[in-house]
Amino acid sequence: MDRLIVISNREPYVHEYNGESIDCSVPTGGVVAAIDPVMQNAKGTWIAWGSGDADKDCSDTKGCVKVPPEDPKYTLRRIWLTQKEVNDYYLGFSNRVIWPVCHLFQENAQFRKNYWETYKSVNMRFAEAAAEELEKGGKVFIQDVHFSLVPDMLRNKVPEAAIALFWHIPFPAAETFSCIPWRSDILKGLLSADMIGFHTKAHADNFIATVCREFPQAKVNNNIISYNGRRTKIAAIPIGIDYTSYAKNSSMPSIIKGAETTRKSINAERIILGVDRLDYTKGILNRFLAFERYLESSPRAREKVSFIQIASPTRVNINEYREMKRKIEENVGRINGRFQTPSWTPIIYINRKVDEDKLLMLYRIADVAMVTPVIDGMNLVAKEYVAVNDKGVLILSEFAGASEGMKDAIVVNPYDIESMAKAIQKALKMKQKDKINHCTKLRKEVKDHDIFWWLDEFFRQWESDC
Ligand code: GDG
Repeated sequence: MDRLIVISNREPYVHEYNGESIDCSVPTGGVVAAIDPVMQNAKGTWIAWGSGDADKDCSDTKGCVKVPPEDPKYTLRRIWLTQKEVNDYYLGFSNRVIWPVCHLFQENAQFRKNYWETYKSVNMRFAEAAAEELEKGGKVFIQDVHFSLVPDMLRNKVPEAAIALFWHIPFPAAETFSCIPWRSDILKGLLSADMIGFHTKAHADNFIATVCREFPQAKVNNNIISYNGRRTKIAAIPIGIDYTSYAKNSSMPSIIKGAETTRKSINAERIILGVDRLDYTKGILNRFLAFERYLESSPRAREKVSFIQIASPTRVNINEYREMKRKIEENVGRINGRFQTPSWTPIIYINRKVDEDKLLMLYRIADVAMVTPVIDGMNLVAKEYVAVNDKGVLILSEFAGASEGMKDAIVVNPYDIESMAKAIQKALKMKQKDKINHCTKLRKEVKDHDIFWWLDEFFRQWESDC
């Protein structure tokens, strides 16, 4: 593979002060989880926002540091952003404009001009860094919605550059996306890429329809958009996980032992697990309401089934997130207050990031995983769970991109509380041989379409004639 230049907002390794010493951690989130194994196998540079308070002290004058720290494989080039830039470009434009609109939460969007102006200037900073990196050759693979303008900005600096972008979240219908006042610039920015990838065909089709609505002169042939003298390939390539690593790491004796100890410490016969960033798209409240309904309708499950929810903090400075957190926690308190006994907690709610080992242990001990976002580009948790657990049952939202491939899951409508409650019952009652069949099929799907398949397929389509 050519030298790879990846651009993403979140950096894969963050250096932070811990008293006098410096800790290096991997941040939570799907994009980093997916791309880091790819970069570890490719030579190159990953350009990202340097967000840790010790990042500067661990980087050279260009913001570069070799990572992973314990076994350096590639260069991380950090871009320094001011607090105002973080507020307006990241928390503002990316998370309060593009994120809510693409997830059909337009009512949460704040169309502020200062967000847009800063988004443009930050995109330019990343395009400049990528242009410098291109002097050493390579291809530029841009991650996600934070950088929709970079393809065009970079193309203006390096006209022959190989540039592609993967859009990690859903792409909504044309009428929905078009509520963004700056939609035309965003679409033009994206169309300077050679290729744009989405998780599903539905997202890719929505993108094409949005371009055609905005630019009636654009021509579309076989998923190639011709516009303004350029051709851009639009592809649906569902992202995967590093299946082999998950399967191997979760079988280490320390994880097996830790899982047994954790299992014994929970006073319940059966465990249901949810793992999410605490985001309004992830359907956490509806999931709890379904669990409440299940406990109502199945009195014998009380004191026997516990729900463990990891709700890792995210975007905590945004009002909509604070409000959602308040509502969820109010309901956890209410549901626990209603059913809890001195020896049993119905919902074990953990509002902290758990470390990787603990996460593997939880995946191992969960009889059922509920991955029920109200909408999600893909959802990696569904894939991680089946890679780790070979006898668990997966309940999966029909509105997660993952449901396209993982058809053998118990697929639910996350708005239908009653049927989700029934799905919990069905999952907990599933016979051993059906569980094995369920897991075998799901594991094969996740293994066959892992992160390396995704990258190979992305590059194959990028390199094949446009
Ligand atoms: C976007 C799209 C798409 C979560 N809590 C903890 C923790 N995690 C890890 C999970 C998983 C990742 O974070 C979350 O992955 P998702 O796929 O759910 O999602 P997003 O962050 O929303 O990412 C999504 C993804 O991009 C990739 O394209 O699938 O649709 O929205 O890896 O394990 N990890 C640890 N502790 C936690 O508490 N260690």
